[in-house]
Amino acid sequence: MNVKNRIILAMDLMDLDQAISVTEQVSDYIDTIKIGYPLALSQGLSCFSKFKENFSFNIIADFKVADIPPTNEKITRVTLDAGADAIIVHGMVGDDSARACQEVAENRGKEIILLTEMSHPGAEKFIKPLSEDIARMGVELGITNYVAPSTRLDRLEKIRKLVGDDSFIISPGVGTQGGDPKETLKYADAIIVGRSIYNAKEPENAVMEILDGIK
Ligand code: NUP
Repeated sequence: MNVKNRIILAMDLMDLDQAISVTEQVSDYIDTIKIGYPLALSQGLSCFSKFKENFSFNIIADFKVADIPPTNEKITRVTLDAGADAIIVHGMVGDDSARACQEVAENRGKEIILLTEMSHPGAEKFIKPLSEDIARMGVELGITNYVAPSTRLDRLEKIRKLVGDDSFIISPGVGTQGGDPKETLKYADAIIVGRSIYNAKEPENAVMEILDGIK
């Protein structure tokens, strides 16, 4: 995966025109956007093709797929066929479920991104104790893209060690959730930033500030 300026825009605005307008304001600096349930459920999966029509961006579908293998297969198929280039898949549901998504993506020359540990405080209770095993499982499956938290740098560093330097880690939790862009990029390949950009009065300035900070 190649991410311009190592910043992925998490576009969780729920109105498509507003989402496109904010994206336009930062499109000189960003070429990868993450679209999750807030926008996709409000506007439908056609929001992927609408973004593709307006921007030559990579689209990551943040659907945190977490079901039995046959259902994971269907979710991944419909998402990638609607225009997403990659899909985020939960690791905690096990290797058969992740593998189902991986096969669909491989058949289409697209990618899955395995979610190891989440960034919010509640993840400490159930997901954090499992995340190293999830990362090991991903390596065994040959998965090369991972999500790991910027809000717990010790955990991000640990997951980097487990998945190796050749894997690609994207890291949410920067900005509003408290993660620091520069520190995060010591271990992650790209940061995921949502509210600090799309809620800023001047989204372009918000991106430029992050860029200054990570120089
Ligand atoms: O562990 C995760 N934490 C997280 O915040 C996994 C995620 N996919 N996300 C997503 O990243 C979250 O759903 C949102 O789309 C984005 C972070 O947004 P913000 O906190 O920068 O606004």
